[in-house]
Amino acid sequence: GEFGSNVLYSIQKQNHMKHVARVALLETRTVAQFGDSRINHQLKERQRTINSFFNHTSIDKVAAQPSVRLDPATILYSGKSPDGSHILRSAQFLHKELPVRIANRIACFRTLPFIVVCNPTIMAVHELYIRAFSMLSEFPAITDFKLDKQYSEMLRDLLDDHRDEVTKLASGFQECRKYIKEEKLVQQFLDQTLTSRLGIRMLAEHHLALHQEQPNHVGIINTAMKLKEVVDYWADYSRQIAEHKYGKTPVIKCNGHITASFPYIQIPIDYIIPELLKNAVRATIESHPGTPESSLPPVTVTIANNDVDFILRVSDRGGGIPHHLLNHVTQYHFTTASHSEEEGAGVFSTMISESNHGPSGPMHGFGFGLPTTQAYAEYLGGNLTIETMQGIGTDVYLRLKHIDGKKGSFRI
Ligand code: ADP
Ligand code: K
Ligand code: MG
Repeated sequence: GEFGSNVLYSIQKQNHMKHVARVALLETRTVAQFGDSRINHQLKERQRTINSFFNHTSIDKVAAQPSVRLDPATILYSGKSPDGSHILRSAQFLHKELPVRIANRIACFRTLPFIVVCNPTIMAVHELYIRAFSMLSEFPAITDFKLDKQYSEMLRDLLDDHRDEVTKLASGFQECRKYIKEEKLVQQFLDQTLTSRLGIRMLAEHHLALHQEQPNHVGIINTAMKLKEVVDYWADYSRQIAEHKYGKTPVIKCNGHITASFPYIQIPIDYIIPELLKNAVRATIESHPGTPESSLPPVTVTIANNDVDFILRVSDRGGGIPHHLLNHVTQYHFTTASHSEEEGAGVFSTMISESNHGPSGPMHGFGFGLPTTQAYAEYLGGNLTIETMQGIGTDVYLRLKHIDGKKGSFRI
């Protein structure tokens, strides 16, 4: 009867549900055991990150060890040993030093308010650091060239994995800085993270570069860097992206000590120079709407070189920085570019990558150019000052100490 078939239906349904549950259980097991190891890996990483936020004795222990900062002049004059033992020594130095520096970065993440740490993009960067820490600290002692080769390959991979980190930090903090009452906290965290990251990358790149024979180079140090050539390279680059964006671009002139040549590390100035030039070019174009290319006032770069430091002045006639904005332009995320203006695949997708001669991102839009440049300049024992004539134009002065200068240098 009707009752019987109802019971039957209900039993069938129960069995069906049991079956579904069993399949689901099986599927979970399969995923866990053999399945998508990447998802699995990500989950594990996340768990590790969260654990490390609360429980951090091993990382703290390493962070408490002293960090040794390298003097570029010592690198420059230390020379190579024909048996390659300088390469092994370099690997052994990094093997000890990098975990300490990474552990300090992780400790710094933990000073952030929890609501910031929980931002998925910030968490992804935090995870990258924890992963780097375990890879670097678990690597065996480097006693021969075979191990050095493996170590160097790992360094190369880590450098690549961390390439978009600044973009991620920029977008992560943009999402969550509204929760942070103290503005200074963001500025301090980013200054510290970005400059320390620069140092770590320079150390790693230096070790990798020691394996190659490049004329005029000791590792990452270019022993006869012609500053004007570096300026010209990035001037072409900045003009090209302006041409692409606005259909016109001012001339960039270079004067002063244009034949100056001295030892220096190009990695940081390959970031700084294009940022300053892009700002000057953009201001020139945007403050002269409707002006044909041939009538745009030029951007002028003046080089001054002496036995203590070298100075770069970027002068533009781009209308200057209004009084009420002057205190804001060196803050992270402050920009007068409207994001909707940015074309292409997302605002943060094309930003800064500090590969040696890599593209330095779009014209503007992240508000990271000046603050990062200022933080780098100070890390390098120099400074960045802005002199603006509101209504006319701006002069930006970049002063950097020589690495073999009379008054000492910075340490990496
Ligand atoms: P972004 O270029 O992404 O906006 P920056 O930190 O490089 O970020 O610059 C911040 C802001 O400072 C710019 O949006 C612009 O308003 C102002 N600025 C920077 N350089 C100049 C300059 N040379 N002339 C006029 N304004 C400038
Ligand atoms: K800014
Ligand atoms: Mg800029």
